[in-house]
Amino acid sequence: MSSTGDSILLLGESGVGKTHYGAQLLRRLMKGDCRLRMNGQATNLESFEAALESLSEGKAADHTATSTYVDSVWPVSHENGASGQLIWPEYGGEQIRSIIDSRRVSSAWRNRAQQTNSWMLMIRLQQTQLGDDILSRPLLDLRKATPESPGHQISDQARLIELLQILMHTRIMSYPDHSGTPQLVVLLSCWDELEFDGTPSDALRTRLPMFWSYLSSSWRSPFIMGLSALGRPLTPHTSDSDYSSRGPEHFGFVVTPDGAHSPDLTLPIHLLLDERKQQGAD
Ligand SMILES: Nc1nc2c(ncn2[C@@H]2O[C@H](COP(=O)(O)OP(=O)(O)OP(=O)(O)O)[C@@H](O)[C@H]2O)c(=O)[nH]1
Ligand SMILES: [Mg+2]
Repeated sequence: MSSTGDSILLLGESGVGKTHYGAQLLRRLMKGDCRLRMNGQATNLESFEAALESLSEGKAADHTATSTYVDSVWPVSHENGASGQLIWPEYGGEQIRSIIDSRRVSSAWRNRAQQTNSWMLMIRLQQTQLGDDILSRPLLDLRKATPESPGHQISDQARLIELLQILMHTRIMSYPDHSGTPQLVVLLSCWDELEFDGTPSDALRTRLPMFWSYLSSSWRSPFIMGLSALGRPLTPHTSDSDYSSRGPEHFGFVVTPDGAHSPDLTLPIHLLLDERKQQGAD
Protein backbone atom coordinates (compact mmCIF):
# COMPACT_ATOMS: atom_id res chain seq x y z
CA MET A 1 0.00 0.00 0.00
CA SER A 2 1.39 3.40 -0.91
CA SER A 3 1.54 6.12 1.71
CA THR A 4 0.84 8.82 -0.90
CA GLY A 5 -2.50 7.31 -1.95
CA ASP A 6 -3.84 4.40 -3.95
CA SER A 7 -6.47 5.60 -6.37
CA ILE A 8 -8.95 3.15 -7.77
CA LEU A 9 -10.32 3.88 -11.21
CA LEU A 10 -13.85 2.68 -10.62
CA LEU A 11 -15.66 2.14 -13.93
CA GLY A 12 -19.36 1.47 -14.11
CA GLU A 13 -22.38 2.72 -15.99
CA SER A 14 -25.44 4.03 -14.21
CA GLY A 15 -27.28 1.52 -12.02
CA VAL A 16 -24.45 -1.02 -11.58
CA GLY A 17 -24.23 -0.32 -7.83
CA LYS A 18 -21.24 2.03 -7.40
CA THR A 19 -22.85 4.17 -4.71
CA HIS A 20 -24.17 1.26 -2.65
CA TYR A 21 -20.79 -0.46 -2.81
CA GLY A 22 -19.04 2.77 -1.77
CA ALA A 23 -21.38 3.22 1.20
CA GLN A 24 -21.16 -0.42 2.33
CA LEU A 25 -17.38 -0.40 1.89
CA LEU A 26 -17.10 2.72 4.00
CA ARG A 27 -19.15 1.13 6.74
CA ARG A 28 -17.05 -2.05 6.67
CA LEU A 29 -13.83 -0.02 6.83
CA MET A 30 -15.17 1.82 9.87
CA LYS A 31 -16.35 -1.37 11.55
CA GLY A 32 -12.77 -2.63 11.33
CA ASP A 33 -13.23 -6.39 10.95
CA CYS A 34 -12.06 -6.77 7.34
CA ARG A 35 -8.62 -7.06 5.73
CA LEU A 36 -8.55 -3.29 5.26
CA ARG A 37 -9.79 -0.97 8.00
CA MET A 38 -10.13 2.76 8.52
CA ASN A 39 -7.12 4.24 10.25
CA GLY A 40 -7.80 7.96 10.68
CA GLN A 41 -10.18 10.68 9.58
CA ALA A 42 -11.79 10.07 6.19
CA THR A 43 -12.50 13.18 4.12
CA ASN A 44 -15.07 14.11 1.46
CA LEU A 45 -17.70 11.75 2.78
CA GLU A 46 -20.62 14.07 1.96
CA SER A 47 -21.40 12.20 -1.25
CA PHE A 48 -21.96 8.99 0.71
CA GLU A 49 -23.90 10.47 3.64
CA ALA A 50 -27.34 10.16 2.03
CA ALA A 51 -26.63 6.58 0.95
CA LEU A 52 -25.39 5.63 4.44
CA GLU A 53 -28.53 7.11 5.96
CA SER A 54 -30.87 5.33 3.53
CA LEU A 55 -29.18 1.99 4.17
CA SER A 56 -29.47 2.48 7.94
CA GLU A 57 -33.21 2.85 7.41
CA GLY A 58 -33.28 -0.32 5.31
CA LYS A 59 -33.87 1.60 2.08
CA ALA A 60 -32.02 1.89 -1.23
CA ALA A 61 -30.24 5.18 -2.02
CA ASP A 62 -30.81 7.51 -4.96
CA HIS A 63 -29.11 7.68 -8.33
CA THR A 64 -26.05 9.97 -8.34
CA ALA A 65 -26.35 13.24 -10.29
CA THR A 66 -24.73 12.93 -13.71
CA SER A 67 -22.21 15.73 -13.31
CA THR A 68 -20.98 14.67 -9.85
CA TYR A 69 -17.39 13.51 -9.47
CA VAL A 70 -15.95 13.48 -5.95
CA ASP A 71 -12.88 11.68 -4.70
CA SER A 72 -13.12 10.57 -1.07
CA VAL A 73 -9.86 10.04 0.75
CA TRP A 74 -9.88 7.15 3.19
CA PRO A 75 -6.85 6.49 5.40
CA VAL A 76 -6.71 2.70 5.65
CA SER A 77 -4.47 0.13 7.23
CA HIS A 78 -3.94 -3.46 6.25
CA GLU A 79 -4.14 -6.34 8.73
CA ASN A 80 -0.37 -6.85 8.20
CA GLY A 81 0.29 -3.35 9.56
CA ALA A 82 0.89 -1.47 6.26
CA SER A 83 -1.05 1.76 5.95
CA GLY A 84 -1.91 4.23 3.23
CA GLN A 85 -4.72 6.21 1.66
CA LEU A 86 -7.44 4.84 -0.51
CA ILE A 87 -8.94 7.33 -2.94
CA TRP A 88 -12.46 6.25 -3.82
CA PRO A 89 -14.62 8.07 -6.37
CA GLU A 90 -18.34 8.75 -6.42
CA TYR A 91 -19.86 9.86 -9.73
CA GLY A 92 -22.87 9.59 -12.02
CA GLY A 93 -22.53 6.58 -14.32
CA GLU A 94 -23.74 8.54 -17.38
CA GLN A 95 -20.18 9.85 -17.60
CA ILE A 96 -19.09 6.35 -18.63
CA ARG A 97 -21.97 6.01 -21.08
CA SER A 98 -20.93 9.29 -22.66
CA ILE A 99 -17.34 8.08 -23.16
CA ILE A 100 -18.63 4.98 -24.97
CA ASP A 101 -21.28 6.75 -27.04
CA SER A 102 -19.23 9.77 -28.05
CA ARG A 103 -15.87 7.99 -28.16
CA ARG A 104 -14.43 11.09 -26.56
CA VAL A 105 -12.55 11.19 -23.29
CA SER A 106 -12.55 14.43 -21.31
CA SER A 107 -9.21 15.59 -19.96
CA ALA A 108 -10.30 14.67 -16.42
CA TRP A 109 -11.08 11.07 -17.41
CA ARG A 110 -7.93 10.92 -19.55
CA ASN A 111 -5.82 11.87 -16.53
CA ARG A 112 -7.57 9.27 -14.41
CA ALA A 113 -6.97 6.52 -16.97
CA GLN A 114 -3.34 7.51 -17.38
CA GLN A 115 -2.47 7.97 -13.74
CA THR A 116 -4.44 5.23 -12.01
CA ASN A 117 -2.90 1.77 -12.09
CA SER A 118 -5.70 -0.13 -10.37
CA TRP A 119 -8.91 -0.42 -12.38
CA MET A 120 -12.18 -1.84 -11.15
CA LEU A 121 -14.91 -2.43 -13.70
CA MET A 122 -18.40 -3.06 -12.30
CA ILE A 123 -20.85 -4.96 -14.49
CA ARG A 124 -24.42 -5.82 -13.47
CA LEU A 125 -25.10 -8.89 -15.58
CA GLN A 126 -28.87 -8.64 -15.11
CA GLN A 127 -28.69 -5.24 -16.77
CA THR A 128 -26.85 -6.50 -19.87
CA GLN A 129 -28.36 -8.03 -22.95
CA LEU A 130 -26.78 -10.31 -25.49
CA GLY A 131 -27.11 -8.88 -29.01
CA ASP A 132 -28.98 -10.90 -31.63
CA ASP A 133 -26.94 -13.31 -33.67
CA ILE A 134 -27.66 -15.96 -36.29
CA LEU A 135 -28.98 -18.29 -33.57
CA SER A 136 -31.28 -15.87 -31.78
CA ARG A 137 -32.41 -14.11 -34.97
CA PRO A 138 -32.28 -16.37 -38.03
CA LEU A 139 -31.60 -14.78 -41.43
CA LEU A 140 -35.22 -15.39 -42.42
CA ASP A 141 -36.28 -12.82 -39.82
CA LEU A 142 -34.21 -10.15 -41.53
CA ARG A 143 -36.62 -10.16 -44.49
CA LYS A 144 -39.37 -9.21 -42.08
CA ALA A 145 -37.42 -6.18 -40.87
CA THR A 146 -39.39 -3.06 -41.68
CA PRO A 147 -37.88 0.34 -42.46
CA GLU A 148 -39.20 1.51 -39.07
CA SER A 149 -36.93 -0.99 -37.30
CA PRO A 150 -34.74 0.69 -34.73
CA GLY A 151 -31.27 1.57 -36.04
CA HIS A 152 -28.27 -0.58 -35.38
CA GLN A 153 -26.93 -0.40 -31.84
CA ILE A 154 -23.77 -1.98 -30.59
CA SER A 155 -24.25 -4.77 -28.08
CA ASP A 156 -23.53 -4.44 -24.38
CA GLN A 157 -20.54 -6.73 -24.78
CA ALA A 158 -19.12 -4.55 -27.54
CA ARG A 159 -19.73 -1.45 -25.41
CA LEU A 160 -17.71 -2.86 -22.54
CA ILE A 161 -14.86 -3.80 -24.89
CA GLU A 162 -15.01 -0.33 -26.45
CA LEU A 163 -14.79 1.27 -23.02
CA LEU A 164 -11.67 -0.63 -22.00
CA GLN A 165 -10.08 -0.13 -25.41
CA ILE A 166 -10.77 3.61 -25.44
CA LEU A 167 -9.31 4.04 -21.95
CA MET A 168 -6.32 1.82 -22.76
CA HIS A 169 -5.71 3.86 -25.90
CA THR A 170 -5.57 7.10 -23.92
CA ARG A 171 -3.20 5.38 -21.54
CA ILE A 172 -0.87 4.12 -24.25
CA MET A 173 -0.41 7.75 -25.25
CA SER A 174 1.45 8.21 -21.97
CA TYR A 175 3.06 4.75 -21.89
CA PRO A 176 4.02 4.22 -25.57
CA ASP A 177 6.10 1.15 -24.68
CA HIS A 178 2.93 -0.58 -23.42
CA SER A 179 4.57 -1.05 -20.02
CA GLY A 180 1.70 0.50 -18.17
CA THR A 181 -1.09 -2.06 -18.31
CA PRO A 182 -3.18 -1.47 -15.19
CA GLN A 183 -4.26 -4.27 -12.89
CA LEU A 184 -7.95 -5.00 -13.44
CA VAL A 185 -10.71 -6.40 -11.25
CA VAL A 186 -14.05 -7.11 -12.90
CA LEU A 187 -16.78 -7.03 -10.26
CA LEU A 188 -20.06 -8.69 -11.19
CA SER A 189 -22.38 -6.62 -9.03
CA CYS A 190 -25.79 -7.46 -7.55
CA TRP A 191 -24.68 -11.11 -7.50
CA ASP A 192 -27.66 -11.99 -5.26
CA GLU A 193 -30.06 -11.34 -8.14
CA LEU A 194 -28.23 -13.74 -10.49
CA GLU A 195 -28.94 -16.95 -8.56
CA PHE A 196 -25.86 -18.52 -10.18
CA ASP A 197 -23.95 -21.34 -8.49
CA GLY A 198 -20.65 -21.32 -10.42
CA THR A 199 -17.65 -19.03 -10.22
CA PRO A 200 -17.78 -15.38 -11.31
CA SER A 201 -15.63 -16.26 -14.31
CA ASP A 202 -18.18 -18.92 -15.36
CA ALA A 203 -20.98 -16.39 -15.02
CA LEU A 204 -19.15 -13.86 -17.18
CA ARG A 205 -18.25 -16.46 -19.81
CA THR A 206 -21.83 -17.73 -19.98
CA ARG A 207 -23.49 -14.36 -20.06
CA LEU A 208 -20.99 -12.21 -22.01
CA PRO A 209 -18.84 -14.67 -24.00
CA MET A 210 -17.33 -12.14 -26.39
CA PHE A 211 -16.34 -9.79 -23.58
CA TRP A 212 -14.92 -12.72 -21.64
CA SER A 213 -12.78 -13.70 -24.66
CA TYR A 214 -11.53 -10.14 -24.99
CA LEU A 215 -10.59 -10.05 -21.31
CA SER A 216 -8.79 -13.37 -21.39
CA SER A 217 -6.81 -12.50 -24.48
CA SER A 218 -5.98 -8.86 -23.72
CA TRP A 219 -5.35 -8.72 -19.97
CA ARG A 220 -2.63 -10.71 -18.32
CA SER A 221 -4.41 -11.71 -15.13
CA PRO A 222 -7.73 -9.96 -14.54
CA PHE A 223 -9.51 -10.91 -11.33
CA ILE A 224 -13.16 -11.71 -11.90
CA MET A 225 -15.21 -11.51 -8.72
CA GLY A 226 -18.85 -11.31 -7.69
CA LEU A 227 -20.22 -8.61 -5.42
CA SER A 228 -23.47 -8.23 -3.57
CA ALA A 229 -22.93 -4.98 -1.69
CA LEU A 230 -26.41 -5.10 -0.20
CA GLY A 231 -26.87 -8.85 0.12
CA ARG A 232 -30.51 -8.54 -0.95
CA PRO A 233 -32.69 -6.10 -2.93
CA LEU A 234 -33.85 -2.93 -1.19
CA THR A 235 -36.29 -0.32 -2.45
CA PRO A 236 -36.04 3.46 -2.07
CA HIS A 237 -39.40 4.06 -0.40
CA THR A 238 -40.21 0.99 1.70
CA SER A 239 -38.02 0.20 4.67
CA ASP A 240 -36.73 -3.36 5.19
CA SER A 241 -37.10 -3.53 8.97
CA ASP A 242 -34.88 -6.62 9.37
CA TYR A 243 -32.12 -4.81 7.46
CA SER A 244 -32.29 -1.70 9.59
CA SER A 245 -32.55 -3.53 12.91
CA ARG A 246 -29.62 -5.86 12.25
CA GLY A 247 -27.59 -3.08 10.57
CA PRO A 248 -26.37 -2.84 6.95
CA GLU A 249 -22.86 -3.86 8.03
CA HIS A 250 -24.20 -7.38 8.56
CA PHE A 251 -25.25 -7.70 4.94
CA GLY A 252 -23.37 -8.02 1.67
CA PHE A 253 -20.70 -10.39 0.41
CA VAL A 254 -18.13 -10.88 -2.31
CA VAL A 255 -17.58 -14.02 -4.37
CA THR A 256 -13.90 -14.79 -4.80
CA PRO A 257 -12.49 -15.99 -8.16
CA ASP A 258 -12.78 -19.60 -6.95
CA GLY A 259 -16.46 -19.18 -6.05
CA ALA A 260 -16.23 -18.86 -2.22
CA HIS A 261 -18.43 -16.30 -0.47
CA SER A 262 -16.87 -13.84 1.97
CA PRO A 263 -18.46 -11.00 3.96
CA ASP A 264 -15.21 -9.00 3.53
CA LEU A 265 -16.22 -6.30 1.04
CA THR A 266 -12.67 -4.90 1.09
CA LEU A 267 -11.34 -8.07 -0.57
CA PRO A 268 -11.45 -6.84 -4.21
CA ILE A 269 -9.47 -3.73 -3.25
CA HIS A 270 -7.05 -5.74 -1.19
CA LEU A 271 -6.43 -8.09 -4.15
CA LEU A 272 -6.07 -5.22 -6.59
CA LEU A 273 -3.56 -3.26 -4.54
CA ASP A 274 -1.67 -6.35 -3.43
CA GLU A 275 -1.26 -7.60 -6.99
CA ARG A 276 0.19 -4.27 -8.10
CA LYS A 277 2.64 -4.35 -5.22
CA GLN A 278 3.77 -7.83 -6.20
CA GLN A 279 4.34 -6.64 -9.75
CA GLY A 280 6.63 -4.00 -8.26
CA ALA A 281 4.62 -1.27 -9.99
CA ASP A 282 4.42 2.40 -8.97
N1 LIG B 1 -30.18 -6.80 -5.34
C1 LIG B 1 -29.23 -5.89 -5.21
N2 LIG B 1 -29.44 -4.63 -5.65
C2 LIG B 1 -28.43 -3.73 -5.52
C3 LIG B 1 -27.18 -4.07 -4.95
N3 LIG B 1 -26.38 -2.98 -4.99
C4 LIG B 1 -27.11 -1.99 -5.55
N4 LIG B 1 -28.35 -2.44 -5.87
C5 LIG B 1 -29.45 -1.69 -6.51
O1 LIG B 1 -28.98 -1.24 -7.76
C6 LIG B 1 -29.50 0.05 -8.05
C7 LIG B 1 -28.39 0.96 -8.51
O2 LIG B 1 -27.41 1.10 -7.49
P1 LIG B 1 -26.51 2.42 -7.37
O3 LIG B 1 -25.48 2.14 -6.32
O4 LIG B 1 -27.36 3.62 -7.19
O5 LIG B 1 -25.85 2.44 -8.81
P2 LIG B 1 -24.79 3.51 -9.36
O6 LIG B 1 -23.79 2.72 -10.15
O7 LIG B 1 -24.26 4.35 -8.27
O8 LIG B 1 -25.69 4.33 -10.37
P3 LIG B 1 -25.51 5.91 -10.76
O9 LIG B 1 -25.51 6.69 -9.50
O10 LIG B 1 -26.73 6.16 -11.62
O11 LIG B 1 -24.23 6.01 -11.54
C8 LIG B 1 -30.20 0.53 -6.78
O12 LIG B 1 -31.58 0.42 -7.01
C9 LIG B 1 -29.80 -0.46 -5.70
O13 LIG B 1 -30.84 -0.72 -4.82
C10 LIG B 1 -27.00 -5.42 -4.49
O14 LIG B 1 -25.94 -5.81 -3.97
N5 LIG B 1 -28.05 -6.28 -4.66
MG1 LIG C 1 -24.44 6.33 -7.83
